[in-house]
Amino acid sequence: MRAEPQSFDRVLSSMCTKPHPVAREAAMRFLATNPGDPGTYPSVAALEQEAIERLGTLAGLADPAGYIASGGTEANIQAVRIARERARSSRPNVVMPESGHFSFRKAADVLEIDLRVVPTDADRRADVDAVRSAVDDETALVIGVAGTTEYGRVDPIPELAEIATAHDALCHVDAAWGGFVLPFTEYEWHFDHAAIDTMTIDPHKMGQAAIPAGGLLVRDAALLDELAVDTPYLETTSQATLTGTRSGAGVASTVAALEELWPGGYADQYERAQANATWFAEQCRRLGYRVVEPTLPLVVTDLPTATFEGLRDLGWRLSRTSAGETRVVCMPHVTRSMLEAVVADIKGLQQGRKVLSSGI
Ligand code: 0PR
Repeated sequence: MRAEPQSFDRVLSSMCTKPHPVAREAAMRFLATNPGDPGTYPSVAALEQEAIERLGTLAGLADPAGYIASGGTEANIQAVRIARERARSSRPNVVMPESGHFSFRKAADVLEIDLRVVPTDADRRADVDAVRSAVDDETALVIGVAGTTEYGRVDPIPELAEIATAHDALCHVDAAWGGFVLPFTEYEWHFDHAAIDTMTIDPHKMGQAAIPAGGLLVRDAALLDELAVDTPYLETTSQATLTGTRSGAGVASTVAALEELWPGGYADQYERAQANATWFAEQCRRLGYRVVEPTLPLVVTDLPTATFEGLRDLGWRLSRTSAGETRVVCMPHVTRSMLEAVVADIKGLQQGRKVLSSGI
């Protein structure tokens, strides 16, 4: 096979990144292990426990339970599934801000629950009053996002958790992307800040682990029991994951990355990424574009469609929000010199357009 994977040199749209060298090495070493069968592969099973312990430390949970999932989608589906199993209603609903990731739509579809999507406020965070009006006695779960996919916003998690508690519902925080940067901010987002029950926190995003490594954390191991099915012919008697056979690469690379980078390496990564986002936002403003303030390392700006397409043609991997704005995710592989090159290309495209229009 002669194909090569793409390089990260022009990737500005991904929420994944180059795995850290120690994570890459660990992933390769554990490639042929299957944590789905802990009776046969005990060493990777022990590593998975260590991964959960370490993720618990990031997320303010002293005695964590959970597992390394295939990604944020699986972790979110499982969180909804736990809530559905816990629900007393036979027609449970889940309340989520419109900024919630589309994986919850998959969850609603697969699990046949009613997903109530409520508006966000002027700063694109969950509107607490709208959530309060949407919950009722049949609400099984209130979802908050700590680091939204499109704008990097952090919902008011303590308020959302209070609403959930008042209605006897569970509270899930989706920190799939934000979980590895939020410990270095002032936000209240984790188990020690609010009465939350479950969390998605993905090592294969800001954690610099290899794909596939999503994280599902639960406050109490009993919540995981809601997911357990009997596994009669395996040495272990039950399984809580959605997938059966799964890669040990994600598990091993999670432990390796956390061992190497928590906390100092991740703190440096956050500082660099946030400084890059602030710098890029300022450059876009100076070029005359509207910018959504990057409260986490993710910049949204309203480049004209022609400029966006011009950048794509130049090889930049960029994506758009559902409102059509350009979105740049300042992942660890996104360096200042990459951003300088994009700014130069944006200027070039602006001038090109001027030349074009003066020629008419
Ligand atoms: N929750 C949040 C807040 C997310 O941003 C994402 C993914 C998920 C859950 C789902 O995670 P998995 O994709 O691991 O299942 N957000 C990005 C998205 O769907 C993921 C992404 C990753 C996009 C790499 C592009 C890319 O190159 O847009």
